[in-house]
Amino acid sequence: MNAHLQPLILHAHSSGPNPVKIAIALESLHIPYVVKTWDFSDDPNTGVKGTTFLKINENGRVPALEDPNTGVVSWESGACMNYVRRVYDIGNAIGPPGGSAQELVDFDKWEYFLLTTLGPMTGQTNWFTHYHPTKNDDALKRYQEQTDRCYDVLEGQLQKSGGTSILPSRVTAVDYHFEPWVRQHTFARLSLDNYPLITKWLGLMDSREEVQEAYCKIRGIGK
Ligand SMILES: N[C@@H](CCC(=O)N[C@@H](CS)C(=O)NCC(=O)O)C(=O)O
Repeated sequence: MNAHLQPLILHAHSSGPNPVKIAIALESLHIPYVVKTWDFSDDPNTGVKGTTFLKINENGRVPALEDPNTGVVSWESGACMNYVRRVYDIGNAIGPPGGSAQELVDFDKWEYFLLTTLGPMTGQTNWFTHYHPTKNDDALKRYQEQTDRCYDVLEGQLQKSGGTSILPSRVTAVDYHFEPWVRQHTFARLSLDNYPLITKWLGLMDSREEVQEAYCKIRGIGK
């Protein structure tokens, strides 16, 4: 099927973590795609807050995913991931590993935990570490502690697989959601020293071909 597909268009930023998740999923499923890179300005032609991009995503953020094969446009990494899974993961290679009610909920809860909690807390840590115009130690401490708390929760979950995947039986789209955010621990100036299983998991994820290919494409590096 994939040979007859027109490439999907993944709207991305060269370093933001959310678009990479979708690139990893597309790589994993061997779905052809091209990356269109935007900056974070309001330039009408190049920025996510500019008129051209706002017609694709009125929220002015990446990722957005255009599928010329279906005419569907999605944005928000959770919605993009679910679209890719529904339409292209026919064999359930990256979805919930089992079909029981509990296994379906387990997939959702870890995906939502990243989207609503670990990702945003890391993002706020980054903001108060690097970008906030005035020093705000209270806010920074709050978000650092909350991100560490998320690491505690993730470390506990990884005990179930010995650090090989977030859901116990195999790597799924849940791992793809987490990888770019956990990778950001260095930029967020957070240590993984107390998290041996997260460290192991991140190393395994980063050695996977779909992860390496995705980063090369998002960063515009040919292989
Ligand atoms: N909750 C959204 C967030 C998307 C998002 O925040 N993307 C960042 C890049 S990783 C962005 O576009 N930032 C632009 C800005 O802050 O103006 C998702 O999961 O896709």
